Amino acid sequence: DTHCPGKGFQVSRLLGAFRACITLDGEILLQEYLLGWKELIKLMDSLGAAFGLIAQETQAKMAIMERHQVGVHGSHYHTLQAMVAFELRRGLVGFQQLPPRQPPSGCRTLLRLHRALKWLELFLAKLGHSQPTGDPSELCAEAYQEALAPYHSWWVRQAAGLAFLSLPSRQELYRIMCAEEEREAQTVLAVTVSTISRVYNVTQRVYAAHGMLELP
Ligand code: 1Q0
Repeated sequence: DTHCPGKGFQVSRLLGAFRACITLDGEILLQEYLLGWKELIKLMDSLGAAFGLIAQETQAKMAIMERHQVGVHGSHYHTLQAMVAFELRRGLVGFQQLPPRQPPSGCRTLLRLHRALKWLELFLAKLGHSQPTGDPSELCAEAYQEALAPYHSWWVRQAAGLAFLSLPSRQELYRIMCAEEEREAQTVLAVTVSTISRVYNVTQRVYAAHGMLELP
């Protein structure tokens, strides 16, 4: 398919990674989780220069996670649950601000991606349920207000607002998702939303169970 070249974003790879990241026991495999995010970075890259900063910020968070994974304690970073147990046991979570020399914990870093995943879930859900005339920029901003803005500084909120204005049209977004027409796009969006929300909900339960939803 000439519209969907292999090296760019592919929704099938996104779905594959986020599906594979939940084990039968309800554990979250970090490798697959981050693979899903790698695909999202490709998506951001296809959205134009204004999303470059957001992609960079995401890269930075991924790099921290990857450093934990290849570090001496890497064996504790196979699953979310193992990471949480390890960092709790060692007092590494950082319930208060950690001393600056210490690398950011896996728990607080993944929490940033986790919150952003909620924003994406909301945005795609809104896009799927809106009229074909609904403006993606507006839906995107709404989702941001609900899910992510409360955690961001004033400056980041302004920058995000500007980035949203440059969001491509609905047709262009559909093309990126390789959907030819409105109905097909609705289906892809619905499947994506349900896949993302399953991952989000499992992760959310783990963070909530340990009182870790507000890590600084
Ligand atoms: C679009 C999401 C809004 C992100 C807003 C950032 C805009 C400005 C960029 C400036 C980046 C500077 C740092 C930003 C935020 C951090 O303060 C924050 C918290 O970290 P910390 O260490 O300071 O406590 N970081 C985050 O919240 C991470 C944010 C990651 C955003 C990931 C966005 C996911 C995007 C997915 C793909 C978009 C697809 C849309 C279209 C799909 C249609 C088919």
